[in-house]
Amino acid sequence: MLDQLNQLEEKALAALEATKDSDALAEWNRRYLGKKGVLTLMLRSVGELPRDERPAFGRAANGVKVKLEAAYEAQEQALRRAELARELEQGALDVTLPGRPVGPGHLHITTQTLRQIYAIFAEMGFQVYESPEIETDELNFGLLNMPPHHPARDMWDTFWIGEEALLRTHTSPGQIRVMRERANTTCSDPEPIRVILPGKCYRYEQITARSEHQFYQVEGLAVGHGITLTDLIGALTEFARRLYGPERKIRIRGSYFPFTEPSIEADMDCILCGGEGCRVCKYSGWLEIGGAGMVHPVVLRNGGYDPAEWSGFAFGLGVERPAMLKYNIDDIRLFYGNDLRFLRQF
Ligand code: FA5
Repeated sequence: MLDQLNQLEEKALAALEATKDSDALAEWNRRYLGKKGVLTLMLRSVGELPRDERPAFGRAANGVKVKLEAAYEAQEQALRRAELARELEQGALDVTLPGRPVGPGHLHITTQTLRQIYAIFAEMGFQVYESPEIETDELNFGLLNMPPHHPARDMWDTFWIGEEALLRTHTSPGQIRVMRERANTTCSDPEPIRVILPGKCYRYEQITARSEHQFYQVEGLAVGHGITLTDLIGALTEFARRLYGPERKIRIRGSYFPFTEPSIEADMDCILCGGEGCRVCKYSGWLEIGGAGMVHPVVLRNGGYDPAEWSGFAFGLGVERPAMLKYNIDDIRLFYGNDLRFLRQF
């Protein structure tokens, strides 16, 4: 059997050297390495050998396979080079032809959605405030009313950079940054706040059709005198109606976030079935918009605002998930897969 293998190797290499064009090369590949090729059949017949001869034969046959594959690639390149040289000699290859044109491109679907969200909130008086993607443990958790070992930290699995710094799991730490900035102005009193905080967030979690390990959020924060839950519900209702159509209805459910009290989850009636129940809303009639609530007194105080005088609301919206709903996209992984066939559709 080993002799047969050696003969096969010699014969195959000689035949390979004799190939003169890509057709002959493909034929060689089919004959020796293809599914029904000589070597493949020989490898399959290993079971017919006496048990003690099988390992040595298997090793040798795999060695021949590796050699033949490498020789095939080398020959393929040599033939391609020869073909190019021939074309150059005959002047058939015009090296002065211009390359493929690069089109002007357009905004990514996430950027388009972000801009729609900015425009909606701008009309309600919200400024855009940017805060960093790399945060401290204190800002991402501690000052948001989640001291070390607080069980609510488990809701946000984190990418750590050393002991103290991390990739933010949500845009909420920006609440503290903007409050501290506006509380410490040259005027003696803190300023009222109405901002949205857009940006990328990171979570160490399983990637699925609905969850990425990096995604965008838009945080909203309003702090003032006499701000109530009704203002929050009004802002979210307005947002849903502007993005998805004036007939949208909003549903509020009680929820829990350590940095808001009370905390709510806002849903809107399903844009596809109008609340009848379908695959997109999992037959519930409702779709999640995001988490929200009244800013917790501890968070207001951490931001430099006295909760006896000030109140505020905050919300956190996804960006890709609303875009998925709006454009009927069924897999979040498409957003950052860099496939132009997908991106050109928007
Ligand atoms: C939060 O992140 C809170 N910080 C929101 C908040 C802000 C509550 C202010 C109260 C006050 P949550 O983990 O539910 O909450 O995320 C908010 C939104 O981010 C989700 O509704 C969803 O649209 C989006 N999101 C969360 N995780 C992912 C993910 N892995 N992939 C894509 N989108 C995600």
